[in-house]
Amino acid sequence: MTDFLNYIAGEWVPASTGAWFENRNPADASDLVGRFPRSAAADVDRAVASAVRGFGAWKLLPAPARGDVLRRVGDLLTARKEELADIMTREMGKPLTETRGDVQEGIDTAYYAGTMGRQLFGHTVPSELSNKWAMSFRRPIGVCGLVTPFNFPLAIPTWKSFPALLCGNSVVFKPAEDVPHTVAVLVEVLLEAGVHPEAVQLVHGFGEEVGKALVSHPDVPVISFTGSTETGSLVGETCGRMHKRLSLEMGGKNAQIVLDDANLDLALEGVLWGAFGTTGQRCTATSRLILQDGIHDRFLDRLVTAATALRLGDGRKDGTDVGPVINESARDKIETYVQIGRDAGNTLVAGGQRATGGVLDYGTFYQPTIFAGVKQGDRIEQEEIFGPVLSVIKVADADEAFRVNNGVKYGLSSSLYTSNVNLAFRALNELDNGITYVNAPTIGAEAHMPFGGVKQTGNGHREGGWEVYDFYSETKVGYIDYSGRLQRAQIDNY
Ligand code: UN1
Repeated sequence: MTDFLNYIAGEWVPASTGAWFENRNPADASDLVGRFPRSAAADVDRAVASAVRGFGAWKLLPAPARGDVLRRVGDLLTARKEELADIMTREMGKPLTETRGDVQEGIDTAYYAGTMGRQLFGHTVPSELSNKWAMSFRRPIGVCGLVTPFNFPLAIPTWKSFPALLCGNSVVFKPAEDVPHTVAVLVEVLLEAGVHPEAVQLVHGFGEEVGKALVSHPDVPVISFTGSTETGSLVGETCGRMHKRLSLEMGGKNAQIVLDDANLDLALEGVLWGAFGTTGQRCTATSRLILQDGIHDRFLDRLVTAATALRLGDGRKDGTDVGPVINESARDKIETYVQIGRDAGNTLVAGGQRATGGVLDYGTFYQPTIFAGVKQGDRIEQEEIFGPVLSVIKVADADEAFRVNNGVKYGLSSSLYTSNVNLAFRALNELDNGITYVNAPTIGAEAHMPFGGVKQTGNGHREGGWEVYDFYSETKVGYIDYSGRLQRAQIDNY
């Protein structure tokens, strides 16, 4: 039995409650990863008090030096890539090829952060008065509470913590209780690379007990949350009331559109990867496939054959295409939605059941599932399922496809397969999403580009790229008047 610990105030410690929770492999419930501290508000209080001290020290290091530390983080993640991929697959199930990609996203984010240490630009602009300078620059904010999901156990915590730290803030991690091991290793890496030992804190536990205490803590001015839209609303209410800076990344109902003139081989590979990669558990997953009527029947036939041939299993075994879903309650939710689809009269053309038999009996597997004949407005077409369930909608033309794409409350990513360059550019303009791919699937965001969605997917902020550095820093303006006299802006010069 391995017992893991919190990292609070520079020490690895158990929870104040003395309680633990278990973390098991979703591909094999008998494989216990370990016990983790089931923490409470008192642990959050200690972590935040220490993070306040950590902020005071860490922000004094010049940003380029903080960048050097982040670059070392990239080196250490590179050295531990294989080990981390294995840890992640064991605790959340997606195949090793994917968890290696997850680590790589963290490495990319680290090296990008390293360069940003020398690029926290402000502006210097002419003052309207003589002998006066006007400039803006960036300051760190304080303790950042980072609440992260299970599906990208490393990448998402790195998207949040690396820019936060680079800007001079301290961070408190509250990882999803399904994937606590990965962030424990990330904390080791941050410390080894030279992040101040009180600038990083890790508190394990549940949302109700730890997440809530962190989000509502008065000494945590910044919250970054990735998770469901429902929880995001609760987080938003608290942060709104307390005037916190908040970044939300929430649900998606992303569509891949395939028009009659598309390269169908490419589109087929795209939808298989987009819909069933990570067992459909990405906020960027393809959960709707919009097919133009000229290719609809042909394409659907090929898709059903290919989806049915995907090999389910333990992501740590060679040859596995699709791993388990994260836990029983996720599988129950998928089952409920499949029933909703059936009850609405949608045609089940693939899957539709728990995947069982042999090793699959040990884990929480669900068959790749496809509904055809789905109409715009059906619940399975509108609501996020977060599993391997794809709804196929037939449309007459590009205009209708764009309308269907936009007819949901979410707006993370979209994808258009076409060889028509005019339609490709129209899609960039007209699809209401934070990210649109042309001739590529709805997943595959790169670390140096802004990531996020419109409508109910987010609250206007972006992760990744240069934009996230605005979120984790406060703009300050400085005026230096060296005229030696009172100069009244808007008055003396007009
Ligand atoms: C998520 O689904 O929560 O674009 C993040 C992608 C990944 C990130 C996904 N690079 O699918």
